[in-house]
Amino acid sequence: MNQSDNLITLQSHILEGEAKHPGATGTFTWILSALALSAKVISSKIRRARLDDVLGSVGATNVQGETQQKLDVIANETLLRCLGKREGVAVVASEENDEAIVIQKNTGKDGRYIVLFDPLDGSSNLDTCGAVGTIFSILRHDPMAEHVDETVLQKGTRQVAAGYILYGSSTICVLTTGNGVSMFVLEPNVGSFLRVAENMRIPESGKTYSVNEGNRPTFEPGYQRYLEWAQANGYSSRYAGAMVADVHRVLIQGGVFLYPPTKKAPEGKLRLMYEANPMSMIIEQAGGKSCAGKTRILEIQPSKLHQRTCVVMGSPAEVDRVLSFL
Ligand code: AHM
Ligand code: MG
Repeated sequence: MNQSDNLITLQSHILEGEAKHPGATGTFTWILSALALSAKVISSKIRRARLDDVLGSVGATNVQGETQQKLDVIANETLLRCLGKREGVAVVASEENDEAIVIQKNTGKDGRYIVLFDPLDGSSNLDTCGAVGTIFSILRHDPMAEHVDETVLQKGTRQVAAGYILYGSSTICVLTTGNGVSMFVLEPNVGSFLRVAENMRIPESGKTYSVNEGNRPTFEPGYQRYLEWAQANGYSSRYAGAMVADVHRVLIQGGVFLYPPTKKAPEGKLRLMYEANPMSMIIEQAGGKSCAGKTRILEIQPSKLHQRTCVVMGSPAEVDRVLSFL
Protein backbone atom coordinates (compact mmCIF):
# COMPACT_ATOMS: atom_id res chain seq x y z
CA MET A 1 0.00 0.00 0.00
CA ASN A 2 1.39 3.44 -0.93
CA GLN A 3 1.36 6.03 1.84
CA SER A 4 -0.86 8.24 -0.38
CA ASP A 5 -3.51 5.53 -1.01
CA ASN A 6 -6.95 5.98 0.52
CA LEU A 7 -7.51 3.73 3.51
CA ILE A 8 -10.29 1.27 2.62
CA THR A 9 -11.37 -1.33 5.14
CA LEU A 10 -12.78 -4.71 4.17
CA GLN A 11 -16.12 -3.44 5.47
CA SER A 12 -16.07 -0.38 3.16
CA HIS A 13 -14.90 -2.57 0.27
CA ILE A 14 -17.91 -4.85 0.74
CA LEU A 15 -20.28 -1.87 1.02
CA GLU A 16 -18.70 -0.41 -2.15
CA GLY A 17 -19.58 -3.71 -3.92
CA GLU A 18 -23.11 -3.68 -2.51
CA ALA A 19 -23.68 -0.12 -3.79
CA LYS A 20 -23.11 -1.41 -7.34
CA HIS A 21 -26.14 -3.72 -6.95
CA PRO A 22 -29.20 -1.51 -6.51
CA GLY A 23 -31.40 -4.44 -5.45
CA ALA A 24 -28.98 -5.66 -2.76
CA THR A 25 -30.53 -6.20 0.66
CA GLY A 26 -27.30 -6.12 2.62
CA THR A 27 -27.58 -9.80 3.59
CA PHE A 28 -24.46 -10.80 1.73
CA THR A 29 -22.51 -7.89 3.24
CA TRP A 30 -23.67 -9.01 6.66
CA ILE A 31 -22.32 -12.55 6.06
CA LEU A 32 -18.94 -11.30 4.86
CA SER A 33 -18.70 -9.12 7.98
CA ALA A 34 -19.34 -12.20 10.12
CA LEU A 35 -16.50 -13.99 8.33
CA ALA A 36 -14.21 -10.99 8.87
CA LEU A 37 -15.08 -10.97 12.58
CA SER A 38 -14.33 -14.72 12.83
CA ALA A 39 -10.99 -14.15 11.13
CA LYS A 40 -10.03 -11.47 13.67
CA VAL A 41 -11.02 -13.68 16.61
CA ILE A 42 -9.17 -16.73 15.20
CA SER A 43 -6.12 -14.61 14.38
CA SER A 44 -5.95 -13.30 17.93
CA LYS A 45 -6.20 -16.83 19.36
CA ILE A 46 -3.41 -18.04 17.05
CA ARG A 47 -1.20 -15.07 17.96
CA ARG A 48 -1.60 -15.98 21.65
CA ALA A 49 -0.72 -19.65 21.14
CA ARG A 50 2.04 -20.80 23.51
CA LEU A 51 0.92 -18.06 25.96
CA ASP A 52 -2.58 -19.50 26.27
CA ASP A 53 -3.26 -23.22 26.37
CA VAL A 54 -4.60 -23.64 22.81
CA LEU A 55 -2.04 -25.96 21.22
CA GLY A 56 -2.04 -29.75 20.95
CA SER A 57 -4.75 -32.22 20.08
CA VAL A 58 -8.11 -32.59 21.79
CA GLY A 59 -7.74 -36.36 21.69
CA ALA A 60 -10.55 -36.76 19.15
CA THR A 61 -10.73 -37.24 15.41
CA ASN A 62 -13.07 -35.50 12.99
CA VAL A 63 -15.40 -37.23 10.52
CA GLN A 64 -12.47 -37.74 8.17
CA GLY A 65 -10.42 -39.58 10.78
CA GLU A 66 -7.98 -36.69 11.27
CA THR A 67 -6.70 -35.69 14.70
CA GLN A 68 -8.40 -32.50 15.82
CA GLN A 69 -6.17 -29.81 17.26
CA LYS A 70 -7.57 -27.60 20.04
CA LEU A 71 -7.37 -24.65 17.67
CA ASP A 72 -9.33 -26.57 14.99
CA VAL A 73 -12.17 -26.80 17.47
CA ILE A 74 -11.81 -23.18 18.65
CA ALA A 75 -11.76 -21.89 15.06
CA ASN A 76 -14.79 -23.99 14.14
CA GLU A 77 -16.76 -22.78 17.15
CA THR A 78 -15.80 -19.18 16.43
CA LEU A 79 -17.13 -19.42 12.87
CA LEU A 80 -20.31 -21.12 14.02
CA ARG A 81 -20.87 -18.46 16.69
CA CYS A 82 -20.27 -15.61 14.25
CA LEU A 83 -22.42 -17.09 11.47
CA GLY A 84 -25.04 -18.98 13.43
CA LYS A 85 -27.36 -16.11 14.19
CA ARG A 86 -26.67 -14.03 11.09
CA GLU A 87 -29.68 -13.19 9.02
CA GLY A 88 -29.35 -14.70 5.58
CA VAL A 89 -27.41 -17.84 6.50
CA ALA A 90 -29.50 -20.95 5.83
CA VAL A 91 -26.89 -23.68 6.10
CA VAL A 92 -23.31 -23.89 7.29
CA ALA A 93 -20.97 -26.81 6.69
CA SER A 94 -17.49 -27.31 8.05
CA GLU A 95 -14.60 -29.71 7.64
CA GLU A 96 -14.91 -30.35 11.37
CA ASN A 97 -18.61 -31.32 11.39
CA ASP A 98 -19.96 -34.60 10.02
CA GLU A 99 -22.94 -33.03 8.32
CA ALA A 100 -24.10 -29.64 7.13
CA ILE A 101 -25.93 -27.72 9.85
CA VAL A 102 -29.27 -26.28 8.87
CA ILE A 103 -29.61 -22.97 10.66
CA GLN A 104 -32.92 -21.84 9.28
CA LYS A 105 -35.32 -23.47 6.92
CA ASN A 106 -37.30 -20.37 6.12
CA THR A 107 -37.40 -19.10 2.61
CA GLY A 108 -37.58 -15.50 1.44
CA LYS A 109 -35.22 -12.88 2.74
CA ASP A 110 -33.85 -15.08 5.53
CA GLY A 111 -31.74 -18.09 4.75
CA ARG A 112 -30.55 -17.20 1.28
CA TYR A 113 -26.98 -18.41 1.53
CA ILE A 114 -24.90 -21.47 2.37
CA VAL A 115 -21.48 -20.95 3.94
CA LEU A 116 -18.92 -23.77 3.72
CA PHE A 117 -15.56 -23.58 5.44
CA ASP A 118 -12.35 -25.22 6.52
CA PRO A 119 -11.86 -23.43 9.86
CA LEU A 120 -8.14 -24.05 10.21
CA ASP A 121 -6.38 -25.44 7.18
CA GLY A 122 -2.92 -26.90 7.74
CA SER A 123 -3.44 -27.08 11.51
CA SER A 124 -0.66 -29.62 11.93
CA ASN A 125 1.67 -26.62 11.33
CA LEU A 126 0.54 -24.98 14.57
CA ASP A 127 2.96 -26.72 16.91
CA THR A 128 5.90 -25.44 14.89
CA CYS A 129 4.63 -21.88 14.44
CA GLY A 130 4.01 -22.46 10.72
CA ALA A 131 1.36 -20.76 8.60
CA VAL A 132 -2.28 -21.86 8.77
CA GLY A 133 -5.44 -20.53 7.17
CA THR A 134 -9.23 -20.40 6.99
CA ILE A 135 -10.97 -21.09 3.67
CA PHE A 136 -14.62 -20.27 2.86
CA SER A 137 -17.08 -20.67 0.03
CA ILE A 138 -20.52 -19.05 -0.27
CA LEU A 139 -23.34 -20.55 -2.34
CA ARG A 140 -26.97 -19.59 -2.83
CA HIS A 141 -29.48 -21.67 -0.89
CA ASP A 142 -32.34 -23.36 -2.73
CA PRO A 143 -35.36 -22.90 -0.44
CA MET A 144 -37.30 -25.55 -2.40
CA ALA A 145 -34.75 -28.29 -1.64
CA GLU A 146 -36.28 -31.10 0.39
CA HIS A 147 -33.02 -32.41 1.77
CA VAL A 148 -29.99 -30.39 2.82
CA ASP A 149 -27.72 -32.26 0.36
CA GLU A 150 -29.87 -31.06 -2.53
CA THR A 151 -29.07 -27.45 -1.76
CA VAL A 152 -25.46 -27.89 -0.62
CA LEU A 153 -24.06 -30.15 -3.35
CA GLN A 154 -23.47 -27.51 -6.02
CA LYS A 155 -20.64 -27.15 -8.50
CA GLY A 156 -17.92 -24.62 -7.75
CA THR A 157 -19.00 -22.51 -10.73
CA ARG A 158 -22.06 -21.56 -8.65
CA GLN A 159 -20.09 -19.98 -5.82
CA VAL A 160 -21.08 -16.36 -5.26
CA ALA A 161 -17.98 -15.62 -3.21
CA ALA A 162 -14.87 -17.35 -1.96
CA GLY A 163 -11.96 -16.36 0.18
CA TYR A 164 -9.20 -17.31 2.51
CA ILE A 165 -7.46 -15.90 5.54
CA LEU A 166 -3.77 -16.65 5.89
CA TYR A 167 -2.39 -16.40 9.43
CA GLY A 168 1.24 -15.97 8.42
CA SER A 169 3.77 -13.27 9.26
CA SER A 170 0.74 -10.96 8.80
CA THR A 171 -2.90 -11.96 8.83
CA ILE A 172 -4.29 -11.38 5.36
CA CYS A 173 -7.64 -11.94 3.72
CA VAL A 174 -7.99 -12.65 -0.02
CA LEU A 175 -11.52 -12.34 -1.35
CA THR A 176 -13.46 -12.64 -4.59
CA THR A 177 -17.14 -12.03 -5.17
CA GLY A 178 -16.79 -13.02 -8.82
CA ASN A 179 -15.45 -9.69 -9.96
CA GLY A 180 -11.70 -9.92 -9.46
CA VAL A 181 -9.58 -10.64 -6.43
CA SER A 182 -8.71 -8.24 -3.61
CA MET A 183 -6.35 -8.57 -0.68
CA PHE A 184 -6.58 -7.06 2.82
CA VAL A 185 -4.14 -7.01 5.71
CA LEU A 186 -5.29 -7.08 9.32
CA GLU A 187 -3.99 -3.95 11.08
CA PRO A 188 -3.90 -5.38 14.59
CA ASN A 189 -3.72 -2.04 16.39
CA VAL A 190 -6.88 -0.80 14.69
CA GLY A 191 -8.62 -4.17 14.46
CA SER A 192 -9.55 -3.74 10.79
CA PHE A 193 -8.61 -5.43 7.56
CA LEU A 194 -7.21 -2.75 5.21
CA ARG A 195 -7.21 -3.19 1.44
CA VAL A 196 -3.73 -3.48 -0.05
CA ALA A 197 -4.45 -4.90 -3.53
CA GLU A 198 -7.27 -4.99 -6.05
CA ASN A 199 -7.67 -6.91 -9.32
CA MET A 200 -4.81 -9.22 -8.41
CA ARG A 201 -3.31 -11.15 -11.32
CA ILE A 202 -1.37 -14.38 -11.00
CA PRO A 203 1.88 -14.40 -13.04
CA GLU A 204 1.43 -16.20 -16.37
CA SER A 205 4.24 -18.61 -15.42
CA GLY A 206 6.70 -19.21 -12.58
CA LYS A 207 9.49 -21.73 -12.09
CA THR A 208 8.32 -23.12 -8.75
CA TYR A 209 6.33 -26.25 -7.99
CA SER A 210 4.67 -26.98 -4.66
CA VAL A 211 3.94 -30.61 -3.84
CA ASN A 212 4.57 -33.12 -1.05
CA GLU A 213 7.46 -34.93 -2.74
CA GLY A 214 7.47 -37.58 -0.03
CA ASN A 215 4.48 -39.03 -1.88
CA ARG A 216 6.26 -39.06 -5.24
CA PRO A 217 6.84 -42.84 -5.50
CA THR A 218 3.06 -43.35 -5.47
CA PHE A 219 2.18 -40.61 -7.99
CA GLU A 220 0.90 -41.67 -11.40
CA PRO A 221 3.71 -41.73 -14.00
CA GLY A 222 2.57 -38.44 -15.63
CA TYR A 223 3.15 -36.45 -12.41
CA GLN A 224 6.52 -38.15 -11.94
CA ARG A 225 7.55 -37.25 -15.49
CA TYR A 226 6.50 -33.62 -14.87
CA LEU A 227 8.65 -33.46 -11.71
CA GLU A 228 11.63 -34.94 -13.58
CA TRP A 229 11.14 -32.32 -16.30
CA ALA A 230 10.82 -29.47 -13.76
CA GLN A 231 13.97 -30.53 -11.92
CA ALA A 232 15.91 -30.80 -15.17
CA ASN A 233 14.75 -27.29 -16.09
CA GLY A 234 15.85 -25.34 -13.03
CA TYR A 235 12.53 -25.22 -11.12
CA SER A 236 12.52 -24.66 -7.34
CA SER A 237 10.44 -26.60 -4.87
CA ARG A 238 8.45 -24.88 -2.07
CA TYR A 239 5.99 -26.60 0.27
CA ALA A 240 4.52 -25.18 3.46
CA GLY A 241 2.10 -28.07 4.12
CA ALA A 242 -0.86 -25.67 4.35
CA MET A 243 -2.76 -25.22 1.11
CA VAL A 244 -3.62 -21.60 1.93
CA ALA A 245 0.06 -20.68 2.34
CA ASP A 246 1.18 -22.64 -0.72
CA VAL A 247 -1.55 -21.34 -3.01
CA HIS A 248 -1.06 -17.77 -1.77
CA ARG A 249 2.62 -17.95 -2.72
CA VAL A 250 1.66 -19.27 -6.16
CA LEU A 251 -0.88 -16.43 -6.55
CA ILE A 252 1.75 -13.81 -5.76
CA GLN A 253 4.87 -15.29 -7.34
CA GLY A 254 3.55 -17.74 -9.95
CA GLY A 255 4.18 -21.46 -10.29
CA VAL A 256 1.98 -24.46 -9.62
CA PHE A 257 0.50 -26.19 -6.57
CA LEU A 258 -0.23 -29.92 -6.87
CA TYR A 259 -1.85 -32.54 -4.69
CA PRO A 260 -2.07 -35.59 -7.00
CA PRO A 261 -3.76 -38.86 -6.10
CA THR A 262 -1.54 -41.01 -3.86
CA LYS A 263 -1.67 -44.58 -2.63
CA LYS A 264 -2.98 -43.31 0.72
CA ALA A 265 -5.47 -40.89 -0.87
CA PRO A 266 -6.42 -42.32 -4.29
CA GLU A 267 -9.06 -39.61 -4.85
CA GLY A 268 -6.64 -36.90 -3.74
CA LYS A 269 -6.47 -35.50 -0.21
CA LEU A 270 -8.02 -32.07 -0.44
CA ARG A 271 -11.72 -31.49 0.04
CA LEU A 272 -13.59 -30.29 -3.03
CA MET A 273 -16.30 -28.11 -1.55
CA TYR A 274 -14.50 -26.04 1.06
CA GLU A 275 -10.83 -26.26 0.00
CA ALA A 276 -10.42 -26.86 -3.74
CA ASN A 277 -13.48 -24.94 -4.98
CA PRO A 278 -12.92 -21.66 -3.15
CA MET A 279 -9.18 -21.67 -3.90
CA SER A 280 -9.96 -22.48 -7.56
CA MET A 281 -12.41 -19.59 -7.84
CA ILE A 282 -9.76 -17.20 -6.53
CA ILE A 283 -7.05 -18.57 -8.81
CA GLU A 284 -9.32 -18.41 -11.87
CA GLN A 285 -10.52 -14.91 -11.00
CA ALA A 286 -6.85 -13.89 -10.89
CA GLY A 287 -6.25 -15.36 -14.38
CA GLY A 288 -4.95 -18.79 -13.32
CA LYS A 289 -6.16 -22.34 -13.90
CA SER A 290 -7.27 -25.13 -11.60
CA CYS A 291 -7.83 -28.75 -12.60
CA ALA A 292 -8.29 -32.25 -11.21
CA GLY A 293 -6.43 -34.30 -13.80
CA LYS A 294 -7.86 -32.87 -17.01
CA THR A 295 -11.18 -31.72 -15.50
CA ARG A 296 -11.75 -28.11 -14.43
CA ILE A 297 -12.30 -28.32 -10.66
CA LEU A 298 -15.14 -25.79 -10.65
CA GLU A 299 -17.11 -28.04 -13.05
CA ILE A 300 -17.07 -31.12 -10.79
CA GLN A 301 -20.54 -32.08 -9.55
CA PRO A 302 -20.07 -33.05 -5.88
CA SER A 303 -21.85 -36.13 -4.61
CA LYS A 304 -21.02 -35.67 -0.93
CA LEU A 305 -20.04 -32.81 1.35
CA HIS A 306 -16.60 -34.09 2.34
CA GLN A 307 -15.70 -35.32 -1.17
CA ARG A 308 -12.00 -35.25 -1.96
CA THR A 309 -10.27 -34.29 -5.17
CA CYS A 310 -6.81 -34.13 -6.63
CA VAL A 311 -5.59 -30.64 -7.48
CA VAL A 312 -3.32 -28.87 -9.97
CA MET A 313 -3.67 -25.08 -9.71
CA GLY A 314 -1.67 -21.98 -10.42
CA SER A 315 -0.17 -19.99 -13.30
CA PRO A 316 -1.94 -20.92 -16.55
CA ALA A 317 1.25 -21.87 -18.42
CA GLU A 318 2.43 -24.07 -15.54
CA VAL A 319 -0.91 -25.87 -15.14
CA ASP A 320 -0.96 -26.51 -18.91
CA ARG A 321 2.55 -27.88 -18.65
CA VAL A 322 1.61 -30.33 -15.88
CA LEU A 323 -1.46 -31.44 -17.88
CA SER A 324 0.70 -32.04 -20.95
CA PHE A 325 2.52 -34.77 -18.98
CA LEU A 326 -0.65 -36.54 -17.80
P1 AHM B 1 -6.24 -30.08 6.89
O1 AHM B 1 -7.37 -29.29 6.32
O2 AHM B 1 -6.70 -31.24 7.71
O3 AHM B 1 -5.25 -29.23 7.61
O4 AHM B 1 -5.48 -30.81 5.66
C1 AHM B 1 -5.29 -30.16 4.46
C2 AHM B 1 -3.84 -29.88 4.28
C3 AHM B 1 -3.59 -28.82 3.25
O5 AHM B 1 -3.56 -27.57 3.78
C4 AHM B 1 -2.23 -29.20 2.75
O6 AHM B 1 -2.02 -28.75 1.44
C5 AHM B 1 -2.23 -30.68 2.85
O7 AHM B 1 -3.20 -31.01 3.82
C6 AHM B 1 -0.92 -31.21 3.31
O8 AHM B 1 -0.98 -32.59 3.31
P2 AHM B 1 0.33 -33.50 3.37
O9 AHM B 1 0.82 -33.39 4.77
O10 AHM B 1 -0.16 -34.86 3.02
O11 AHM B 1 1.29 -32.95 2.36
MG1 MG C 1 -7.83 -28.10 5.16
